[in-house]
Amino acid sequence: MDFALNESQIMIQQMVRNFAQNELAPIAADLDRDGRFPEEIIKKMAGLDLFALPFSEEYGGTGDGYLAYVLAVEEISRACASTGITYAAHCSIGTGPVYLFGTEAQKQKWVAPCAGGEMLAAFGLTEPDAGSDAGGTKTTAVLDGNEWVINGSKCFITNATYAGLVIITAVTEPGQGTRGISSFLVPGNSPGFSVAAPYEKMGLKASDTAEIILEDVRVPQDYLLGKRGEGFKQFMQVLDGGRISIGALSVGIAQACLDAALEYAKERKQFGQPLSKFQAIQFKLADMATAIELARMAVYRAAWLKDEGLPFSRESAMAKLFASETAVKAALEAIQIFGGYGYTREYPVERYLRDAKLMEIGEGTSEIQRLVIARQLGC
Ligand code: COS
Repeated sequence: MDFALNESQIMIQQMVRNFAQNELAPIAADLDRDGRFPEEIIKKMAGLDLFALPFSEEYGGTGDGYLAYVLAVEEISRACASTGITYAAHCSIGTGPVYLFGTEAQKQKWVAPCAGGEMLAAFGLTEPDAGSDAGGTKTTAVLDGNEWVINGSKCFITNATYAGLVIITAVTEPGQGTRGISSFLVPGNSPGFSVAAPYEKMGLKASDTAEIILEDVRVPQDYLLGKRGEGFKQFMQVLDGGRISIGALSVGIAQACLDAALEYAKERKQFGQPLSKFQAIQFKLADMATAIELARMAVYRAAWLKDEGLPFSRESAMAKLFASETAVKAALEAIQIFGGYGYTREYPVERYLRDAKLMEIGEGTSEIQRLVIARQLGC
């Protein structure tokens, strides 16, 4: 059993930490306040090859693997979770489906520009009537000559406004339930493809989340991903990987909570001594540090299983569930340690709480993770 990161993973972790702490953390509060999508940061991340980490060299990646990518998601999210979710949605669920299920030609055409950060990608599963019940998809795709005609809408789509490519699910065989759903590559500039005004969210305000409307969108026949009727299973597999990213995002946010609370507890004095000398505060910090470490191990292990080609569905659900709940608890405890100041925008911990909450919802709610885990237990 080897719990150590290798030399290259440590270098990536250090490089991303330096970049995130020096260039992203100082502007994160402003990005949140202004709800501004950080295009200049995305360009710099592309320059550092961060979008290439999980993909193999033949498709423009660096071949460093999923664990290396997860380390990067954690460090980016520790500085700014909005940027973390933009990054994670692009790599794991946006580009991931083409990388996993695309033909050689599809991979050559789409993965390389996504890995190079020249194009952002998005994942379109959720619909007004298909949330946790992802099989409730109403969007349709009908073959007309040598083109698919797609109609429907997708909601809560991360990166929608900026995406050059959206991978969507649509019903191709009505009446066949989840086995009648297929997935498609839809270029963001397709006629009939439009994006509504971004949602006004509680947190992750510098990330882009909007509804996509598809009105008679025509894509070539070979923009079908994999085989007809396999879209639902593909998306379930993609989400297994995506959930590890959300776990990493959660660990990043939770670590930021601990960093901030520890620093504050050492500085702030009450009753003649720093807060960190009071056992009530020490116990909070110790509990936070313990849960974060356990969440991190669960996330890294799930990523390692994925890199090794071993089953990881259960482990990714457990990692996402535990890490996201850890992030919310850590944010609440950090606010408690900051007291009244923690409830203001003068300090970052209120942002951490707003950002953390989405981790218990996106890419499968905590309830769905429990359901996935319970099914794996044979319930
Ligand atoms: N990997 C591969 N295949 C999977 C799978 C996985 N992780 N999960 C399910 N499948 C397969 C099943 O094996 C089944 O295959 P068969 O048709 O051959 O029997 C098929 O997919 C349908 O599975 P199931 O019957 O379990 O589907 P349900 O409708 O009961 O839904 C849940 C299962 C609830 C787990 C699923 O809908 C889900 O994950 N919902 C949450 C969606 C979500 O995370 N949305 C957030 C998107 S934000 S980006």
